[in-house]
Amino acid sequence: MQIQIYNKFLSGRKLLIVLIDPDKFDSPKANLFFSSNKKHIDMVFVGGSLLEANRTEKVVAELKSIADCPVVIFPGSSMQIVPNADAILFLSLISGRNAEFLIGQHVQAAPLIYRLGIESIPTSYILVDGGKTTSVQYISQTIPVPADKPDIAAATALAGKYSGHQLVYLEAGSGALHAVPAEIVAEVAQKTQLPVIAGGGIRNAETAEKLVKAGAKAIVVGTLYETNPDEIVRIAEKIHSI
Ligand code: 1GP
Repeated sequence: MQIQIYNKFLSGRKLLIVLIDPDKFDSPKANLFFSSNKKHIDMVFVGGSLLEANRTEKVVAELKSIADCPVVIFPGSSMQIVPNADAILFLSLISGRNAEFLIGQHVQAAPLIYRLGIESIPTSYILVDGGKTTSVQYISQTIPVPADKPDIAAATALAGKYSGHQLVYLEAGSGALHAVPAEIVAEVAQKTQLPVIAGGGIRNAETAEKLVKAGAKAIVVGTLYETNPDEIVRIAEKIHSI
């Protein structure tokens, strides 16, 4: 089993991950951003709710040539698995009860992952209410964990750990009004002792710092890449110093 990418989640460094949606990918913009900021970015996730493999593969290829870090698939469906990525998050949407995102897509994806030999990281994907209905909630037709219920989030994450998952991704959803609360991050990190990724609704370095201090190993930003890339650099400087 390959574990090169997973090992990055076990190192002492806190990780700043930029999520790129291939549908919105703009090559000159990405070149500009990564040429001046690559030292701040630890990993790139590529994914979105509505994508197809052809486009994803092209975007992964380009990102690999311009960003000096691993490019990992954060799939919205089994159609987004492409051969040139460094790894794939094998996500189980365990905050939901939709069998399609608990096992259906996985059965379709597994033979391809096997054939490609790509590193696959078993990940508990837990949606947490971020103050509005996000694409991931709508597309998956699932309801998130309430933001004031750290005990439910921790119980869910522990169930994921006992099922063999190696990472926990706490997701408020892209464009969320509020990031995942620090109390939830703290409870999940402490109970599971697994690396925790927090994403969705993170708009400034102060929020990122709070989440990392609560126990998040990695911070994911997507919207900021589109709206305020300078703040991504501030987040990097902040979390890399913790
Ligand atoms: C990654 O979905 C998020 O987990 C990205 O969210 O677009 O709100 O940064 P934002």
